Amino acid sequence: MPLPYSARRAFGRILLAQADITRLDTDAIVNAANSSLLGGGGVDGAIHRAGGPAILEACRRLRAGHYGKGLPTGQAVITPGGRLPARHVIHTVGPVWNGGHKHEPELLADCYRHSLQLAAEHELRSVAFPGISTGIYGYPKAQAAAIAVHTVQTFLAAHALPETVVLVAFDEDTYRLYEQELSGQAEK
Ligand code: AR6
Repeated sequence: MPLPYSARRAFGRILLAQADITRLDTDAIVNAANSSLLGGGGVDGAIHRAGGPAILEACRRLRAGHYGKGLPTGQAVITPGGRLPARHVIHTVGPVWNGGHKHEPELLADCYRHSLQLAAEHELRSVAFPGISTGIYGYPKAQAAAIAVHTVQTFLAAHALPETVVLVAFDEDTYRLYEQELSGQAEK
């Protein structure tokens, strides 16, 4: 089987990878879901397709229980990974980009922080994130990369778990944006 990464580079406990997140065998991958938790397009559709029905069944149980009204933006929940190489999926709902004055930066940071908190509570050693909100939800990719890197770095500085966080770029341009942020060379 070919390596699941087309590019990768380590920055301490953060690993930058250009990859299809559904192929990574981290303890958890994060899904850029919507508040229904019942699937959608983008990375959400890819995760449900690759992971099979066990993920949707677990999401339905969450909707029947604590999350009857759906998962609020910025929050996170965890389900099994079904047939994915990853053992778990952490589902989080990113903000829809609305110009930047509707608390989008705080809500995006919440997604990363709450996902990392769940991972730590479940004693997960490795978690992979896609660029939450940067597809269908329209968040500008450079601003989103800065928030992702800063929020993950801050969390890791204060917590032993997860040991490793993979920031997954789907395309080369996004890989370069993350690389600049992680090298501290990004233009502000
Ligand atoms: N692996 C890694 N990254 C991916 C993959 C993949 N297989 N597929 C897409 N991306 P999006 P959002 C990247 O649109 O903006 C869904 O319908 C993609 O290039 O998946 O948070 C949900 O149900 C982009 O950078 O999520 C919601 O309704 C990033 O993943 C809505 O879309 C996120 O793009 C959420 O929109």
